Amino acid sequence: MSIRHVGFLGLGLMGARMAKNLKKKGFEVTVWNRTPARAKELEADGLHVASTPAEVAARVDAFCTCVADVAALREVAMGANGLLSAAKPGQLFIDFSTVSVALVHELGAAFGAKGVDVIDAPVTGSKNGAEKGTLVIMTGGSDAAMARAQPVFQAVGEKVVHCGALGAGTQVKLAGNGLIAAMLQSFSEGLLLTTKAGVDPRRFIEVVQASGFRSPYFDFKGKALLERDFSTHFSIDLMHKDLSLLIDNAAVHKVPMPAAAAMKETYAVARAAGKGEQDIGAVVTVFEELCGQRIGEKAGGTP
Ligand code: NA7
Repeated sequence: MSIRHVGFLGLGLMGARMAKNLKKKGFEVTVWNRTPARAKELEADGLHVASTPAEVAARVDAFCTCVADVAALREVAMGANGLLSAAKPGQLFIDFSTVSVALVHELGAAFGAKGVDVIDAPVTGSKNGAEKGTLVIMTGGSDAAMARAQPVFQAVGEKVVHCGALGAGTQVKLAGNGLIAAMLQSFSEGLLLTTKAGVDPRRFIEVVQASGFRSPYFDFKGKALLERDFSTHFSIDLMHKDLSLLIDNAAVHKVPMPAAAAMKETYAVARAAGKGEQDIGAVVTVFEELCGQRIGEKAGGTP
């Protein structure tokens, strides 16, 4: 059965933009969000609004979720008036959230028993990628489900990496976010140190970007940090959640994660400082405050 009518649940920074892109690409789209005002805003773009997740499942060919965490997805999928209560054989469930591999398997069993195929499809690319429809999507699920999901993926992303069986997309996503946290932290520390030592941090960026360890991410975050633009693309709270999921997942496989553990506690410090809803770029502000030095500003302290 081809997919014509798509449900989208979870209209945060990522989900609202992805739902709009589905509509733009010609799907009929019905949305639901815990805070109804966020769903209501999309009516002007021609998306329909449902009052419960079950109501979405009753209307659509496929439903997609992009909610904050394990508790949120469990509630939307399997809580009272959740998707499961109205799911029908032949539907497809694509989860774009980043949650635990264990929950993905639980959903696969519960929805599979109702004849609904599940794909875990976490994404990378943050707010800008969601806006432009250029997300990278990493997936886990059956080949048949993947083939059916392609038009949905093409509407929200530019690259799909099929990682394997159900749960494989999530496994890769968690490993990737450990890498992002470590890259950003070392980069921020370098910017702060060069500044405080009286060296222009732009020279640090110039050398990094001329080297074998260059990355477009350092252009993007370097500009934001130097301009002190901490508008949220991906929140500190959500990265802390992902690092926790990564470490728990690694423990299941008896794989030590010392770098991720250090990053998790670094993010815990930023959350304790009341910065949880800010962008991950703002983690360094905690260190700036400790050092009495802002990145890119004239060195004030003595070494
Ligand atoms: P946001 O912008 O924090 O949005 C989170 C969404 O999750 C938002 O729609 C929330 O609804 C929803 N949410 C949070 N808790 C619940 C519960 N308990 N029940 C139902 N819905 C809930 O996150 P992003 O868009 O940046 O990221 C979404 C996912 O993609 C996340 O897993 C990332 O790690 C990757 P609200 O509007 O607050 O009512």
